[in-house]
Amino acid sequence: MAQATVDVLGDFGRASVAGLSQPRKTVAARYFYDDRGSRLFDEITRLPEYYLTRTETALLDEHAAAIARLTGHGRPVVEFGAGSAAKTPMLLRATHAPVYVPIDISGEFLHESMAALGRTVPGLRIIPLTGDFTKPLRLPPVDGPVTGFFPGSTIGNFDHRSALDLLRLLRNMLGEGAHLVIGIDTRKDPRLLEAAYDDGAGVTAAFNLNLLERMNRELGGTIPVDAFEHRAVWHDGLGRIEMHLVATRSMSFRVAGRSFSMAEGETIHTENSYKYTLEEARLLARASGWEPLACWSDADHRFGIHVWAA
Ligand code: AVI
Repeated sequence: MAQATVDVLGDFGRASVAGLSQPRKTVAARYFYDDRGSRLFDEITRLPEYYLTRTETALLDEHAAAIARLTGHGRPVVEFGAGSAAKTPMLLRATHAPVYVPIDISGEFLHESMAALGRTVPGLRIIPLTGDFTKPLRLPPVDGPVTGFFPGSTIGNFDHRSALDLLRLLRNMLGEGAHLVIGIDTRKDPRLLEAAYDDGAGVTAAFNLNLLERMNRELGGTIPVDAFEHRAVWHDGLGRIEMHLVATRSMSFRVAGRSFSMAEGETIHTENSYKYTLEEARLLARASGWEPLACWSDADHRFGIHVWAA
């Protein structure tokens, strides 16, 4: 019977039960993004410590015309993980994109953001696609070679093998003649990285803890959320920031009809955010079948915007 309950609960239920059953508990970061998680992430992007978004936005603003010269004008733009699409107008305007296909897993959030974008870029045809772009998706029929847009260093949330698989998949999905404009966060001083993932206002902590609240809301969980703490730590050997939820006392709880227990200090590993030097990013391109054409970074090398060709 318990198995039947888990199946009824779907992907999030199965992933939570499987992840919490492992000797080292882990739940994949993609489950952060329910409606509340998407809103909290949007808040993160405006935090002073979270340099990623404002650095990337400034780079796009400064180099949009040069990017458009490489990708070509008048091409449809397909954005992966569009979310609030805050950086998109710059690219759409610079490339004179007639059509915009935003893809995001959170349909509700996507439709709200697209209504706003429609007002910002009048005349643009928007074809929103709700779905998981890590699986093969059929793009709506559009004319000519397309420009993929994958900002925000989302690629950093995939381990190296999955990142290569995903980049190959995007290449196949976008087709011949496509370009990819991709934002990738760089390796840097661990103090800056750890502050970006553990901000003073506690928004990233709330974002991380929301995963447990989501289990309680959607999976009939009994997790004592206030007995967990957020932790973000840089792992130099692996080149990644790890986010964990740390149990501050021993406890037992139920999720999706199953029982789990945790010892004091035990963690649930919830996210990896890999960082790549500009050279490592170019290697990532070549290893996944893309040709790196150009890359821009800020004076402090905090972030990289890359243009690759299929
Ligand atoms: C979506 N992704 C690129 C973010 C990142 O920086 O890895 C998610 C995030 N996690 C904590 N803060 C932001």
